[in-house]
Amino acid sequence: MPTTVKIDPITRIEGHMAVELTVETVNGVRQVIDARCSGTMFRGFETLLIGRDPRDATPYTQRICGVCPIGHGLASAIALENACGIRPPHNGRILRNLILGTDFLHSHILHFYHLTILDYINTAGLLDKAPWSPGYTAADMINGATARALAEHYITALAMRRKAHQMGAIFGGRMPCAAGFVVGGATDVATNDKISAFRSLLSEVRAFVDNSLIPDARTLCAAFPAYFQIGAGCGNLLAYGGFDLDNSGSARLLPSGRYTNGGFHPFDGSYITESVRHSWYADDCGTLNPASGNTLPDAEKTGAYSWIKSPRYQNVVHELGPLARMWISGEYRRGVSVMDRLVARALETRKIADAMDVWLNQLVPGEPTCAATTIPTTAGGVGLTEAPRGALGHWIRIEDGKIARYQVITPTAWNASPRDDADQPGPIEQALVGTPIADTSQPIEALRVVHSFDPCLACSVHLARPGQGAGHKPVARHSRNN
Ligand code: NFE
Repeated sequence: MPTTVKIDPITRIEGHMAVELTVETVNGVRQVIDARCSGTMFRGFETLLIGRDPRDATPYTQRICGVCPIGHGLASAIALENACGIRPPHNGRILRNLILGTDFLHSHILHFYHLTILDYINTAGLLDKAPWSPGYTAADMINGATARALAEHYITALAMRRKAHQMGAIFGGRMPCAAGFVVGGATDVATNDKISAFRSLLSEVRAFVDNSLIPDARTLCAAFPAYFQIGAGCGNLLAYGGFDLDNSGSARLLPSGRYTNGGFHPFDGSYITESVRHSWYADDCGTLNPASGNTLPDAEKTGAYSWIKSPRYQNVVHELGPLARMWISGEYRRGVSVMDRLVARALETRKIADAMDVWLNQLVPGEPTCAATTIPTTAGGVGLTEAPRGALGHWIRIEDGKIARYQVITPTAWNASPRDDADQPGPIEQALVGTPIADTSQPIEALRVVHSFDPCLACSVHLARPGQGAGHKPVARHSRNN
């Protein structure tokens, strides 16, 4: 007899997400046989940008999310540069890489230590007060000296995230939501003092990544080998590419590409569409490429269960994120699972930190960082890049010198998407199917699957309007803090 299990809200993510699981015993194992992911708040940044100066998009869209503001700032700047036909100068490109890199370091460390390891360690006697407790517990959790060491690294990781933000502020003016990103490049100028201050902090964060993050990810792998077989999902992987290595945009640290139905293929953004069949948006919003997409909320829509739309590539479900990027680049191809996502993310952290050290050496102190810009009266632009959680795209349409249309598709919109026009479940929905659930009152196994994707619902659904009918969609709540 199937049981319905709801986790609402999912905690230790950014934003507001719920999952509904159908659990049944199959071949003697109680497991998830169906799952639905719901983004429970309305996303509205696209609508509030309409009619504004196109340059407003860069500071405004950084406010979509405090975890990955730099990805949004960069995507919007690239979209405008695409519309204007310009590129940043050498130093501007490198400063943007460095600021984006600091956000990856901060976010990947945040995910592993502050959002994930509490699914795997018994915190009794360690972090056993609010907000860490009460929480799910399970018989397989790590105890003793290993748990204590991980909990200590949890504390150290807070300082490392601060250092990453300090690095971002050196060249970005402030973090989160750097002020130093503009269409045409960056506003700061590289000086020897700033380069030296940045390198000093980077050395500390790199040492933490090498000596704690990567070994701790290996510790989880050794303690939870079953999770190399759990959470596979759709198996299709997609990356837009990010961190330009030259001023032509042809070489990138994180290459673009896709792995679809077992084969490698090039990526072409014109094949992206968003379905709204099961999303709280008017049917007029789908199934469109974001260059012509709309955001028309419809909170009463029959058959809908999420504020997230369903992005698809040629109507095929794809997973985005560090594992997808490391897979596309050929640096990690062990498999697709909960543990593979954690390992790939840790290895990518080191890859980006190492690249940042090289980029610092490439800065030429005092050289210009921003290209002159004239915003066209009528134009369209696309800004594709990578954010910590995966590929990120902004699409802008300018009419009469103002923003006439703006669309954002975040990595979590792909990963946490609901069913689409063909009723294909989204990546997390697919990854949850087959997950064994030992105790339906504490479905921690499902939480480990969801957390491996590092979802950010603030990015995917951004604006609450309490009391106006287009805000939180009430769902029966799971009583325990998970
Ligand atoms: Ni709000 Fe984001 C990242 C973006 S989430 S954290 O990374 O874009 O999908």
